[in-house]
Amino acid sequence: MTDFAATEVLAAADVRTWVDEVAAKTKPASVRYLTGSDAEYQELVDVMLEAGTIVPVPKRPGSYLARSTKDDVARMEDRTFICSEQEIDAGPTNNWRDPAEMRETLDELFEGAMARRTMYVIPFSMGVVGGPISQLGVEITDSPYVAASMMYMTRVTDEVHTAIESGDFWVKALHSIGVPLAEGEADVAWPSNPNRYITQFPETREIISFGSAYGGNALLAKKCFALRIASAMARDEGWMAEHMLILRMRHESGRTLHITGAFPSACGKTNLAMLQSSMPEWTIETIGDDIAWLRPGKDGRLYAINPEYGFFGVAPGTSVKTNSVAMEMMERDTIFTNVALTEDGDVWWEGMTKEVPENLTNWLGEPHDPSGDAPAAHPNARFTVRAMQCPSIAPDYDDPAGVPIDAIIFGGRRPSLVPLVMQSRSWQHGVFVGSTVSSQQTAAAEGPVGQIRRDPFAMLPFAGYNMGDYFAHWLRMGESLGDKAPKIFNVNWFRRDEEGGFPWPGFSENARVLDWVAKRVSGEVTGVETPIGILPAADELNLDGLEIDRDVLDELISCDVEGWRDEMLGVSEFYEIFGQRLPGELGRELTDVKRRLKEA
Ligand code: GTP
Ligand code: SPV
Ligand code: MN
Repeated sequence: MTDFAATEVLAAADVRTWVDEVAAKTKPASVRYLTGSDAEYQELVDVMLEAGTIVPVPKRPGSYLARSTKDDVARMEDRTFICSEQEIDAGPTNNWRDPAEMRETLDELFEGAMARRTMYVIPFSMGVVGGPISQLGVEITDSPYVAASMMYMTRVTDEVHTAIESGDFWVKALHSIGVPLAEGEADVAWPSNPNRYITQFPETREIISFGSAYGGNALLAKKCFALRIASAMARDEGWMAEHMLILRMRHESGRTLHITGAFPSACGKTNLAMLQSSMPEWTIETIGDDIAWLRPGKDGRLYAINPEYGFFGVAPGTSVKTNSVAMEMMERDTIFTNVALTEDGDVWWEGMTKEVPENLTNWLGEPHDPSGDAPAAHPNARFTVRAMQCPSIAPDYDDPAGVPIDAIIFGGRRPSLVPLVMQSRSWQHGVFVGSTVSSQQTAAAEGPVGQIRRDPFAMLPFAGYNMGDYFAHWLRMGESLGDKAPKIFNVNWFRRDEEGGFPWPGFSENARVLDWVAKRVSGEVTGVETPIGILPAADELNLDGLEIDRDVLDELISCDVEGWRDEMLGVSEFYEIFGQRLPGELGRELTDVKRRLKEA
């Protein structure tokens, strides 16, 4: 029988009813309501240590390593479904399932799914409880790894129940790993079910996820709620839910700017958000590294909050050289997933140090073979850590009002063609640029790594409704913001040279690009008009102290007219999939770019 004795929480009546329904169906051994206390976190840790789900990382106090199964390491886009009433409302870029049929399938799968497990009930707030841009949710899960991660990534507090009781809207997020235990059956370290479904019901604002315990598939507050469900809410209510970092640039003169950046998964948001500027006059403060919720404020400007409470960041490539802020942040109280372990009890991943330490244990828990091709850490190995541990976190990062945005930057991994930085000619042209973002696929999702695909607004896997309507929503937002709208830019840190190296050093040197963005926002520099947008004149980029060939730089900030003509053919083809739902404005922007390229 279900045991409610473990809890003293007075859950909101609506939540209790839902929990009872789910418990009756999934038949857990017990139900545990979480309130967000340290003692609860410790309890989850103890459960996971006992089960072998995590092992301690002795060199880092309060830190643990979780090793997943081989097949549960990333988001699964082909198992992710938008279950809108009408297929057209999911649009051409999402997998659609009829909501009634999907519920039937899930109903069967959830029958007895939590047998002999603990069902955790996690009330959470995205943004501070009661903030004007914040939202509430409750996740039910039978995974202690998910529960513990949610305690780092969101604000878990029983204040959520009080707010729900007083009538505040909340999102139901149901998750199971889908591995019920038979009597006497031993558990495994990372239970998961290969029959996976990550489903969103945008009309009823619900999430149901089955089978996977990996981040984006299972921490339902993150991509499922804060992007897929929230984007549908935002469309209906006149705000925006975006796959964006948020940062503040502080100049030694006292001037500050706020910038958001939308880059596809594993394309540099965390790194830019924690940038350690190579230009001494600029300091960067981190506000968010993955998700931004934006709303017009009373003054007509666009304000952004980071709805999250922690970071679920990519480990490989993170080092003292590339991101010392993140390295310091992870010195304690961090959950590592699928990284390697050193002989002396520390974590390691590719790119952390030049030398590969000897006698590593790889992410699968086996001795690492340094002569082989297989990496020691999984390419999508991640760290989970509270935002407040970040040395560069803005002191007011959880100001419920958010920060006024001056500029929006799009970007992706493009080994050629796309320049280092470019400004759009207008908001509408900026929406065109955002809609045409494309990038090499990364290990953040299952699928071929390295292949270039269109990832509009870095939201391809995350828009909870028809992407054509999403473009239209962006255009509408720009109209209502008018001349107070942020300026829109596009960047590319990932150009490659003939040897396969990065001609642009990236990381802290990206401050030079942000500096140009700041100067365009203030009007200090004019840039150069080209058919694709405004590019920096070479002397407008501050390159003091940077060793870069003038020829190399010129190539990074030039418009390759031939190449862009081909690129626009690709855009025409891409736009066709949207049919009637493609806003006319974007068709006109495309025609204009093509005309300018023709005349160039
Ligand atoms: P998600 O959490 O998946 O949404 O990713 P993200 O956009 O936050 O990506 P992140 O900042 O974690 O970067 C992913 C990878 O890109 C890491 O391996 C980084 O080291 C690498 N990277 C980030 N910035 C740069 C850069 O400026 N230049 C180069 N060459 N690599 C970079
Ligand atoms: C991404 O894939 O964009 C991530 C990691 O930020 S996940 O939370 O798994 O979506
Ligand atoms: Mn992301």
